[in-house]
Amino acid sequence: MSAPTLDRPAAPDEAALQAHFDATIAADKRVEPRDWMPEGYRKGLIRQIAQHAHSEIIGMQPEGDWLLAAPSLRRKAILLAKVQDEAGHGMYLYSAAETLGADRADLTDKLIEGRHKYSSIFNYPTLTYADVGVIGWLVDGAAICNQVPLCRSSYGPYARAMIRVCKEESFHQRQGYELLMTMMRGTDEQRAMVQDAVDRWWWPSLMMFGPPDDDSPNSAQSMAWGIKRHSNDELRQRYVDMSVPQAEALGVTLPDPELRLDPSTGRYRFGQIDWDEFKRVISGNGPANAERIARRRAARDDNAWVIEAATAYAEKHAS
Ligand code: FAQ
Repeated sequence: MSAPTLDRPAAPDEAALQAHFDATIAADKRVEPRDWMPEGYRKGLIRQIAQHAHSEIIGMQPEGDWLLAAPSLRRKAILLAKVQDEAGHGMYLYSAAETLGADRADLTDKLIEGRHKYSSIFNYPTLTYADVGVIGWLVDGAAICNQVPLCRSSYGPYARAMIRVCKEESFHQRQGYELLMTMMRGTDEQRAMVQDAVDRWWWPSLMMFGPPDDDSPNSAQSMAWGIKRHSNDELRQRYVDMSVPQAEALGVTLPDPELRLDPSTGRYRFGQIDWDEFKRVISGNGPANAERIARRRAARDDNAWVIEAATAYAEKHAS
């Protein structure tokens, strides 16, 4: 501790602050924005939360492409609500990143300039309306599996944002599954569309959980700090175990000849993920990366006047 002065108590030194932070993590309490935190913790959180926020915002595009072509007013209303929810998730997450000192406009610039990642899954095109159902079932299903444990993340604003996000993701998954159930009760052509969409989205959905544990540079520290609660492979396995019975109930096959129940563990074994494809996609060379970023760039540039107008209005009222 530094020496106290007459009028001010001593500021705790870094070792005492670190000890307090370590004790907070060890006791499984939440770290709040006003608390001291190690620089690595702050940077690691901004990295993950920003990537997560970008994913929600870019993730509006694949389904947004079907808003005008939704087959009925009911389907359009459901899809519109879902896509708007994803925008809301992005906003909560950018706000959580701002509590760590990040600047939202700067985070958006980093996304557009390719300096920040976003989820690999949103770099695949939505070719038919069945893709909307499969995104709800598989992509939102994977998101729930990954994000429910984040409701207990050690950083308070992130954990609290995740509670609401997960509630909304549950609705998203159900609407997707219900859409697919309806199509499976329809014509042969509709059933074929669903199967084709499952064939295209299954493997990319497994990649959402990130690289294998022995190739995941951030996991060890992130788990030690309680940011992540489970490893990438653990959550991926949980997702496979959850999805196989759902696929059976739906009447579709998952495109993996090696998928089978291991009676000794009660868990499903699955085939090798194409990690070269994953690396290509996260380095910007997936089927739709260029299109996704171009659209995000256009949205930022075309709508800049709204931010300028709102800022000018706020300044006028403040003065
Ligand atoms: N795609 O060391 P790790 C949604 C990067 S939201 C792209 O294992 P970490 C809702 C990773 O950032 C979906 N990049 O990293 C929705 C790192 O790069 P860096 C998003 C990936 O952080 C539904 C490098 O690889 N969800 O779907 C991916 O410990 C429908 C090494 O990886 C979240 O963001 C990937 N799949 O674990 C919206 C959840 N995986 O930064 C619309 C929160 C890894 O070192 C429609 N995030 N990378 O250069 C997390 O749980 C974690 O960040 C992981 C990655 C598990 C994604």
